[in-house]
Amino acid sequence: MPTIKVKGMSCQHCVASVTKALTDIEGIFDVKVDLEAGEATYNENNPVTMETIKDAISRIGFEVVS
Ligand SMILES: [Cu+2]
Repeated sequence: MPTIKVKGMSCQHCVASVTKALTDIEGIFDVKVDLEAGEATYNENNPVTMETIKDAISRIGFEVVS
């Protein structure tokens, strides 16, 4: 189950936005976002590149950090 660090989340609205952005990616499901930790975990049923993840997150104004 991949885990990514997401920079810039400050409230539950951010959590909801990030959750939706990830869930909307084809192949990704079971997204969980931890506001305190600034992390998101997800499952994928076909391989999704980190580039796709980063694009989806930056499009909504947050940043994936490694
Ligand atoms: Cu927020």
